[in-house]
Amino acid sequence: MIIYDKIEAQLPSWRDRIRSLAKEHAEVVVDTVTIGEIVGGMRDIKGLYTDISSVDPAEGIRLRGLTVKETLKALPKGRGNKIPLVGGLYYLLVVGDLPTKEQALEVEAEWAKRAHVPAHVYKVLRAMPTDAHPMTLLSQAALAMQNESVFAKKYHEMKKDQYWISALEDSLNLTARLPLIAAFIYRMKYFNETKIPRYNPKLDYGANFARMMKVDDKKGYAELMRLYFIIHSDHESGNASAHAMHLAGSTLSDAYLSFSACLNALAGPLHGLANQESLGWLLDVRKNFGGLPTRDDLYKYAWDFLNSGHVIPGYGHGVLRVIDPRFTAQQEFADARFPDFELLKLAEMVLDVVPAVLKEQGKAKSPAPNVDAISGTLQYYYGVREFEIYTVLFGVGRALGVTSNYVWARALGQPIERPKSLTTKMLEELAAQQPQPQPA
Ligand code: CMX
Repeated sequence: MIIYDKIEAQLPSWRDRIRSLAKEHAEVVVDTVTIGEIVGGMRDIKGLYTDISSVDPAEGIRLRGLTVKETLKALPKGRGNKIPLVGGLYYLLVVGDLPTKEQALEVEAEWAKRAHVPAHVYKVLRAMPTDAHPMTLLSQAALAMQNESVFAKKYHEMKKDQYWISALEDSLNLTARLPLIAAFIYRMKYFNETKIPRYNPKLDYGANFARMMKVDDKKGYAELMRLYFIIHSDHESGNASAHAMHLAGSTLSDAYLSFSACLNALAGPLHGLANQESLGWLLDVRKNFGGLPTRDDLYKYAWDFLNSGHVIPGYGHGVLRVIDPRFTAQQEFADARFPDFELLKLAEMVLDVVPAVLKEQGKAKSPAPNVDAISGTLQYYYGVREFEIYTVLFGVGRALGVTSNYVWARALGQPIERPKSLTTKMLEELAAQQPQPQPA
């Protein structure tokens, strides 16, 4: 299989580079850690490495060195499509090079071959309480598939430098199955259906997903979902969902167990759940004003909301300090297709007003929108209005990035993660040893 061959060929040089860093340059100081960083959620501490993607605060994500715009331009597209094939994105993330169209289609074909969900997974999902959140169901489904992990089965017979092969095998199976599972959760939970259409090998990942979701405008929705999966795939490895996957994987938990950990972190309102929260917030605004508010009304509404002690979902970021290019990619997609959609106009009015309010409040380090501020609006346009499903869609996309990281972490023998913690007293003692500021 092409992905195996391409990774295998690169491994000797990557392993040499890591070995050299670990042995010859182990004492090189990268950064110093402050008490502020320790008590502030480790923000900005450089403590991980990955070559799959990186985030520049002033620019946004680069996937294997490419910005969102460059990625969307450079990846191969299916016939008649404006948005690239998701298979090509996966090739780019896992292999590290831009694929040809044939290589992108080879990944698509690999997914089609593997897109079978074991019957017991659907049974588990059907047995769950009807009020279980879709993210709970998705995480449950990932766990239910763990019995099939090739990595777990072969663990005792594999040598360490072979781990990545089984990790890749599990990752391909997992990513192939996720669209079916996500669509099944949607159709089961909101339409009481117990079956979804089979994966059609003649269609790509995005088109299959649109078909399985049974969205009316399948062609438009397939384009949206290609874009959606691509831009949600990765955001370097320090974000909560990617880091949860990385941490669990570092104990040699297989891809299914590790991905469940990833989803459990993604399901929090400060992370992936912000996409459902954000759409809910827009709908509340619309309901409150019986339609689009005036700019002044929205300004006051946002201030009242902040004063009630809540965060405005979809705004702010742990690393980014500019408008998230993933936001812009979605905005441009919507502006080109349905500029007059009322919720889009509202989302754009919020873009105009909320950053100013957050700036005036002066707390958030970034007042700009992130990926979640608009993604629900696009789903809503295509008729996917049950917004608790939105984070599940994020999860399907995020799997592409975190499994790529997972494969490479095993290929490079990344060790079990174990940062050191200190007690509050230790920190206070360290602080007391510093020169105290003198009164003026
Ligand atoms: N609305 C109100 N207050 C906000 C805010 C927002 N959108 N964003 C940040 N703040 C507040 C923080 O709550 C914090 O307040 P306290 O000092 O009272 O604790 C203060 O501003 C400083 O926070 P920060 O350093 O700017 O941001 P963090 O790195 O701590 O947190 C994030 C980042 C994303 C959790 C935060 O901006 C937030 O809560 N945003 C809203 C939720 C959201 O959109 N999350 C999705 C992020 C993208 C993703 O992961 O999918």
